[in-house]
Amino acid sequence: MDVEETLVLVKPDGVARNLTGEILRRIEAKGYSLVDIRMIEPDRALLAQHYAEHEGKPFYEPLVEFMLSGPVVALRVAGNRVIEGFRSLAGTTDPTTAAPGTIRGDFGRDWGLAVQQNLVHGSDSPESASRELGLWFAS
Ligand code: DAT
Ligand code: MG
Repeated sequence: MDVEETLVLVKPDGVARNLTGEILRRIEAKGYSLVDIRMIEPDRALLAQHYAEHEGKPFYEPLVEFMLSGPVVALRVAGNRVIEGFRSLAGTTDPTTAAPGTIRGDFGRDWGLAVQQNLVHGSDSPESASRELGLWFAS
């Protein structure tokens, strides 16, 4: 068995569209366990750490602005291979082409804005999960 924990964020668009419950329902229906949950209004410092790998990319500033636009729900989720499994539930990054049946594919699309509003974040590796859980569930 390969029990892991991952960080899931319901991004500001997901919270504003009242999709937090639907996203959590899908996580639980898949059989993963909710370990902790917080609603957070992140500041720039937290987002700069969270998105450090993307600093300098063209979408970085709009991404940070978008993430500052409203509250985020942070979920600590556990399960066997949950890091990969949640990324599969979320779908690919671009919500226009994410597969139907995924969170991004079912609820996301291009709204013509400067950054992809794709509803959720999921850690992409055990190292990222550990680092990101430390950021969003600090203290
Ligand atoms: P993911 O969230 O699927 O792990 P990522 O880590 O590559 O994707 O990028 C982080 C976020 O940045 C992503 O959820 C949406 C935004 N983003 C990524 N690539 C983008 C692009 N080419 N144009 C606009 N926004 C982008
Ligand atoms: Mg990523």
